[in-house]
Amino acid sequence: MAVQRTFSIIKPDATERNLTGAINAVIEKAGLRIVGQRRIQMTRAQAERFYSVHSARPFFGELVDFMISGPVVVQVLEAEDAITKYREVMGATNPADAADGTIRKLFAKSIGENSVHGSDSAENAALEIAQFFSEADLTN
Ligand code: RTP
Ligand code: MG
Repeated sequence: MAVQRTFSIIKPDATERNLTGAINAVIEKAGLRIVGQRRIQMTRAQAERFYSVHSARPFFGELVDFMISGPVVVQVLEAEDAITKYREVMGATNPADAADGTIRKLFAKSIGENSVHGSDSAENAALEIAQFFSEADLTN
C-alpha cells in the first residue's frame, strides 16, 4: 500500500473541551503525519455539503446543527494506508463500541458527539480534502 492522504475533522465537542492537542498526540503516535490543519467555524452550507451523503438520514439535521455549534479543526493526514489506519485510530462511530485506546473511546461523548471524522474511502478522501484545502496548503 502506497503513502495515502485522508481527511480528518476534530469536531466541536472536542474543540470545546480543548482536546485538539490530545487528539493530535494520538494521531501522531499512530504514525499519521498532519500535513495540513486549520481551525474554522463551518457554515451551515459547508456542513450540509460535507455530510450530504447522510441528507436522508433522521439524524441529518442534528448532525449539521452539531457540526456548526462551535469551531472544528480540519486536517489532512498522511501515512501508508492512511484511510484504514485512521479509521482504526478513531474507533467505532458509537464510543460504547469503540476499542480501548481509540480516539472515540478516549474522548467521544456519544454516537453523535463523537469527537472526530475520518474519510471512509479514497474517493471521498480526495473530495473532502478538496472541499477545505488547496494543494499549496499541504506539505509533508
Ligand atoms: P464520520 O463520517 O463523522 O467519520 O463518522 P462515521 O463514518 O463513523 O459514521 P457515519 O455513519 O458516517 O455518520 C456520520 C456522523 O453522523 C453522526 N451520527 N449520529 N444519532 C445517530 O444515530 C448518529 N449516527 C451517526 C455521528 O457524528 C457520525 O460520526
Ligand atoms: Mg462517515
